[in-house]
Amino acid sequence: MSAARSVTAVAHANIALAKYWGKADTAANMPAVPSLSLTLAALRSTTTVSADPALDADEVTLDGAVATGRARERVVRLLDELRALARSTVRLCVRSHNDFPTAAGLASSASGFAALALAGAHALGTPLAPAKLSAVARRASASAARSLFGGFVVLRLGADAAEPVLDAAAWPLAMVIAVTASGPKSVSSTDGMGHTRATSPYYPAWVAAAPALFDEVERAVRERDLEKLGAASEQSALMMHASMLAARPALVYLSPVTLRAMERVRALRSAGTPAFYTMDAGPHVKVLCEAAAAEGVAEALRSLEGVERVLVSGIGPAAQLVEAGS
Ligand code: 2P0
Repeated sequence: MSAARSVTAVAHANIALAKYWGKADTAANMPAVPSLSLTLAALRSTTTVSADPALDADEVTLDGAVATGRARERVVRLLDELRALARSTVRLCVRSHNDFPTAAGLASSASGFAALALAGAHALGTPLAPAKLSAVARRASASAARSLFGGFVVLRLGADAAEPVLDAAAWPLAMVIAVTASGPKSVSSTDGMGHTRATSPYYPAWVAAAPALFDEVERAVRERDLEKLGAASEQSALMMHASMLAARPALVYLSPVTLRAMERVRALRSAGTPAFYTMDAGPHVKVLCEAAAAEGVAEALRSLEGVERVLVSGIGPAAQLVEAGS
């Protein structure tokens, strides 16, 4: 029998409708722009953390493989912060897996670090408030701050933690995700942001314009105005990509399949279905629409050449514990 206290948490991925791209302070991992996201019910990370006095180093297994190098360091850094808060030196065993294709580059760090913060705090016997957990997760990966909460979530400019702005049940939207043929291995978000900030003449313009777009996105969410939300979120995504495209060398996450899917979404819109695209640090296209329209949108994307699979997700809940014991 092990003396380990083992805790499991589940957190959901999120997709930003007002994008975060760029850091104001790299050491503090403080974003240069505010962001707003939608938590996704269908994309989950499940993370188990065991506090084990018998260990002399943290053990980290991600999707069945022992983590090494930078991936392990990011996890250990978060655990160190939790240990400092818990005034503990106990080593931890972490096992995390995603129920969605990680290799496809679908926001796995957001749900992974959110689940890790929640499970880790409980494994150390210091249940922290969601805002505190969100701040801890933000320092590991800023988008992870948003995955502690369900529904629509904001991470305001200069804020330590994210906060929910509208409940999942308040507005039944869906997100349809077209996983496109994977191109060359993509540059990590952290590296891509640094490169954009260092070399793109459009980066200052992006940072200057993002707060007003964020305000527009937040207002549209509060008013539950899909047309307004869609227009502002498409501009946020494209403005972010414009800043990357102007870097040297250019950071091109979009592929020909991405452009085809965007065109299909515009065609759906012309035909009367409110549907709006967004793209992150990869070629996949995520489409926001009414829940009732999701199957039709999914069908339209499935038939496109180069689309490997299509996932449909409703709006997800906050991160939660699924098991706690000692
Ligand atoms: C977002 N992305 O707002 C943006 C849009 C990708 C494009 O947040 O360096 O993994 O760990 O804080 O949060 C992905 O970047 O970056 C991201 P770090 P993160 O969702």
